[in-house]
Amino acid sequence: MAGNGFKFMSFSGLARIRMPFMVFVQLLTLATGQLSSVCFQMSPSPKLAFFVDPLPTPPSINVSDGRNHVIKAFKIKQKLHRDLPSTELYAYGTSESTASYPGPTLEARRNVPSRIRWENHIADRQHMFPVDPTIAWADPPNGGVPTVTHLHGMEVESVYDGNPESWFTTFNDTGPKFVTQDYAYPNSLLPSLLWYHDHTMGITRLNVIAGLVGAYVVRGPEEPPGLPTGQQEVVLVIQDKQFLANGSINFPSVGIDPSLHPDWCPAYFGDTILVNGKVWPYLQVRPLQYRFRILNGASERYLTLSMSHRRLKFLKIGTDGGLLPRPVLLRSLTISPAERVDCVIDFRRVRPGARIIVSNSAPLPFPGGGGIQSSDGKVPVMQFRVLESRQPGEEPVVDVSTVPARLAKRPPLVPHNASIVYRHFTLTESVNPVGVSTDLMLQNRTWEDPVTEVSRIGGTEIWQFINLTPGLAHPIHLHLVKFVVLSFQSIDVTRFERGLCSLNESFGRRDSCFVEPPRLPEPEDWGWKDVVTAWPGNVTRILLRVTSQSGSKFPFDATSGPGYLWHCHLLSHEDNAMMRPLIIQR
Ligand SMILES: *[C@@H]1O[C@H](CO)[C@@H](O)[C@H](O)[C@H]1NC(C)=O
Ligand SMILES: *[C@@H]1O[C@H](CO)[C@@H](O)[C@H](O)[C@H]1NC(C)=O
Ligand SMILES: *[C@@H]1O[C@H](CO)[C@@H](O)[C@H](O)[C@H]1NC(C)=O
Ligand SMILES: *[C@@H]1O[C@H](CO)[C@@H](O)[C@H](O)[C@H]1NC(C)=O
Ligand SMILES: *[C@@H]1O[C@H](CO)[C@@H](O)[C@H](O)[C@H]1NC(C)=O
Ligand SMILES: *[C@@H]1O[C@H](CO)[C@@H](O)[C@H](O)[C@H]1NC(C)=O
Ligand SMILES: *[C@@H]1O[C@H](CO)[C@@H](O)[C@H](O)[C@H]1NC(C)=O
Ligand SMILES: [Cu+2]
Repeated sequence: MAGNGFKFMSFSGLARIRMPFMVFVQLLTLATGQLSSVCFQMSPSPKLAFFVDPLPTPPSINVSDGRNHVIKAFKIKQKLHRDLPSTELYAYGTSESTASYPGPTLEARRNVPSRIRWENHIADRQHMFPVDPTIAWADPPNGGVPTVTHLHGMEVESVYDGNPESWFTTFNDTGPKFVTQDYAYPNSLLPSLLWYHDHTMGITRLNVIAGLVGAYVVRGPEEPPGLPTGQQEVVLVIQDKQFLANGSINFPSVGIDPSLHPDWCPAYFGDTILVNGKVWPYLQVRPLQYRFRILNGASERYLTLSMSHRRLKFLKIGTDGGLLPRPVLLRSLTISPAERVDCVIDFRRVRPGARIIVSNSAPLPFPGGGGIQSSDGKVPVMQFRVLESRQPGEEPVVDVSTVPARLAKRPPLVPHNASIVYRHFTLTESVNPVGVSTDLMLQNRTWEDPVTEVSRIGGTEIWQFINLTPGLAHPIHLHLVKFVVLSFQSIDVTRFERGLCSLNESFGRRDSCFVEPPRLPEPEDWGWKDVVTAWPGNVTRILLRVTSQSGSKFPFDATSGPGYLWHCHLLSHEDNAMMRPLIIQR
């Protein structure tokens, strides 16, 4: 315990006195008026001890074995903590008895197609959480819980993309854009961690918080040999939830402004953190290098992860779209909702027997909120317990893994082509007379407004997100294409909103809205991305090609079917109404 004992003591103290939630709500309330709403005043979860359950490993399924697979959504009960009664969840699996939260980890091989039939066996006539009827949602005529699965990060024909209007229920209702439940994925991407989750119109937040998430790994020879694998490679799916005494998920039943939206809240922040479906689990590790493939699957919570041992750092090796050009050693990792981080931790650097706490220090809301849940600004996520290198009766373990200094090519995207299409989008919120956010929009449009993003196959585009919501970052996700982050640049929001300056004038000119030169992304963000944080008060620029990630043609017709979309990946924003169609044309 020595070395990290202090932090551990402060966490166990926290567990006993259970300080966090009300203090935390008061801090939030001071920070922003709207967080005093019922949305953020849920009763705290029952007392739960830290680090008493081992980290689960969801079942794994090889979907590149040439067979047709069926993944079904069920209502299940699952133990999420030793001291919590079983929780009702919606979850994916191949059968009702094996369905789990998170769902099975699907393993695919690059360029070997996988075929999955997605089925819905959730027989509830009503959703387990209140559905807000004032926001555009699936609303099946015969009731039930509509579902449609999006494989986040996959490049695929739009009929298989899980369009929000392609939902279906177990009672045979289907959405207006439903075509099929039998999806085929080409797996033409670089090796990377993807994830599948529900994407149903207007209730994505409800279905994802209820448990409809799972990991999807694409593997291939593009990854250098030697990276930690087998027992030394672990997928971590992180989400937050809050619970009632009977184990049910505590979800607010009154919206932020009930006169406008009876049940919609602009965020869901739970007071417990789950990793692979357990609250605050621990993982026993050998004194070896481990590769952690981390998904922030939370609805709204950003993560800034750090470890309680000074000698341990995260060696970041990959992002959403695969490996980075070079590994980058970091003390902390900030991960937006829906973002993935691939990293290696070297447990040979600590004494056998060490216990290491991974904690989160991201402010909430991110990045401008004052919401912290403990006196030292950190809340636990999980614990690593380092074992002796030799277990009784076993041969000593030798680490054969290596992390090469060069991992991958830098994405070959450079903005030199004169025919680049530029797009600008404001990110805004509607605020009611008492100052609470009641709707969020991209370029002042909703999902139903006419299509404005029509991209040509083979084209190169620069998208610029002008975030005008004070203190609030939005993780923007594009379906179909991967992109690179070009730059961030602060603007004078007040002058911009009054039309007193222009974004077409570069920094230094009298009429420019920019208050600084563009800032380039750090080397840890030099990889392929499918989610980017649009920082408040900034223009955030990304560069994309309307091609397969490899740069060649899509191995399917991207112009057919119901089309694609792009949206904020804060799920409460995406549901209302920060989501827009994206159509591809020849
Ligand atoms: C999946 O199955 C295919 C075909 O049988 C095989 O080549 C591949 O190695 C398997 N992948 C894994 C991860 O087991
Ligand atoms: C749904 O359709 C299938 C096939 O047509 C049918 O067998 C089943 O009974 C229907 N279910 C309901 C609830 O109507
Ligand atoms: C759990 O408790 C809540 C509040 O008391 C109640 O509404 C709900 O029906 C209970 N759920 C179950 C599964 O018992
Ligand atoms: C946004 O759109 C609404 C109506 O569609 C309009 O009244 C309003 O002025 C627009 N706001 C901005 C900033 O363009
Ligand atoms: C520029 O992009 C267009 C398509 O947007 C392409 O046809 C053209 O070949 C590109 N030119 C260069 C020099 O890359
Ligand atoms: C100027 O900037 C606005 C966004 O503020 C954009 O809509 C417009 O297309 C730009 N015009 C040019 C010529 O780049
Ligand atoms: C732009 O974003 C950065 C963080 O990336 C932040 O430090 C800065 O304050 C933001 N600019 C404005 C004007 O808010
Ligand atoms: Cu948003």
